[in-house]
Amino acid sequence: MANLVLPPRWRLPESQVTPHDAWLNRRQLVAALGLGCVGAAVGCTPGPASGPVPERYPYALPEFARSSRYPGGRPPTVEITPEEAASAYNNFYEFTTDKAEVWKLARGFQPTPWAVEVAGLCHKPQTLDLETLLATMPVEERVYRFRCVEAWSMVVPWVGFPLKALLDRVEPLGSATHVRMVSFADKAQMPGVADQPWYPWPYFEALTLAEARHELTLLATGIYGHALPRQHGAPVRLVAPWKYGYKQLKSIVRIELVASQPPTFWNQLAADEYDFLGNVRPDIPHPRWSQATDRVIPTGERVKTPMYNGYAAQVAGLY
Ligand SMILES: Nc1nc2c(c(=O)[nH]1)N[C@H]1C(S)=C(S)[C@@H](COP(=O)(O)O)O[C@H]1N2
Ligand SMILES: [Mo]
Repeated sequence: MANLVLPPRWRLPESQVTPHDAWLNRRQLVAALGLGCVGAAVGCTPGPASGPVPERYPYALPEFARSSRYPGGRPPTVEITPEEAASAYNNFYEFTTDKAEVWKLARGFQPTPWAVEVAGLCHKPQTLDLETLLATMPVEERVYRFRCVEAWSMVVPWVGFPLKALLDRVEPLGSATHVRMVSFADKAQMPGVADQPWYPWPYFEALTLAEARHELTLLATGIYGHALPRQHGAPVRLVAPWKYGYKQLKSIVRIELVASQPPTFWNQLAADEYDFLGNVRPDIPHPRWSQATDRVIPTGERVKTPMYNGYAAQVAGLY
C-alpha cells in the first residue's frame, strides 16, 4: 500500500513519545510487525509462544490489511503498549469483570462466521459479512491513545476502517441524528452474560451522527497488525479515541441509524457516573475519583490525562 498516506495529525503528540532506542524491544517488535504470522493466511500464530497472547487468532486479515503500515514506517518513537499487556488487561463484562481473566474466559467465543447488520434510517440497509467488510472497506493502521473511565491508559495500534465509510455505503436519511450500535451476547459462549443477568444485555452504545462520521472514528477489525483477539472485541469493535473506553463497544452485530439520542448501557445504569458523550475530560472528575491523571498500563506510571485524550485539535469543533 505504497500510496496509502496517513495524515500526520493522527500521530500522537511529542509529549507522549520516547527516544527511538527506548521503543519496543525485539520481542515486541516481532509481534507488532506480525512477523510471527509470515506466510500463514489462516490460523496463523503470533511470535511469542508464552504469555496471554492467544495461541490462535479467530480469523485472518487480508494480506493488504496486515501490511498496510504507515508509509515510511510506523511513527518510530511512539511508545506502544506491549501486546502481551494489552491483551491481558481487558474490560469485556460479557466474560467477566476481572480484567486479568477476560482473555482466558473468551477462548470459548466463536467470532466467525460474522455479519454486521446496518439498518434504520438509511436508503440502503444491508447486512455485511466479515469477509465483505475486510475486502471492501479501506482498512489501515492507526496508533491511538486509549483511556478508560477507570483512569488507566494504553497506546494501541489498531487496524480498521473509518465508520464513515460504512455509513456512506448505506446512505443515511436526512432525519438520522444518531448511530446506535449493539454488541453480540450469548449465554452459551459468554459466562459473564449468564452469570450477571442484572445487566441489560446485549451491550449497546451510540454516537451522534457527526461523531460517527468523524475521521478519527474507526471500526477496528485488527490490532498489532493481525486480527482482533476475542478479548479485544473480535471481529469488529468501535474505536473513538477521544472518548472513554465504555463508548467503544466490542463484537458489534448491529448498527442502526436513529432520529434521537438513544439510551446507552452504562448511561442507563448510572447516568451520574457515565454520561452519554463519554468524552475524556480531565477537568471533570468522576463522582468517585479524579480524571486529571491516568495510570499507564503496564508500568503503572501516573501521567496527566490530556483534554479529549490528546485529540482536542481534531474534535473540539464537535462540541
Ligand atoms: N460489549 C462490550 N464492549 C465493551 C465493554 C464491555 O464490557 N462489553 N467494555 C468497554 C470498556 S469499559 C473498555 S475500557 C473497553 C476495553 O477495551 P480493550 O479491552 O480492548 O482494551 O471496551 C469497552 N467495550
Ligand atoms: Mo472502561
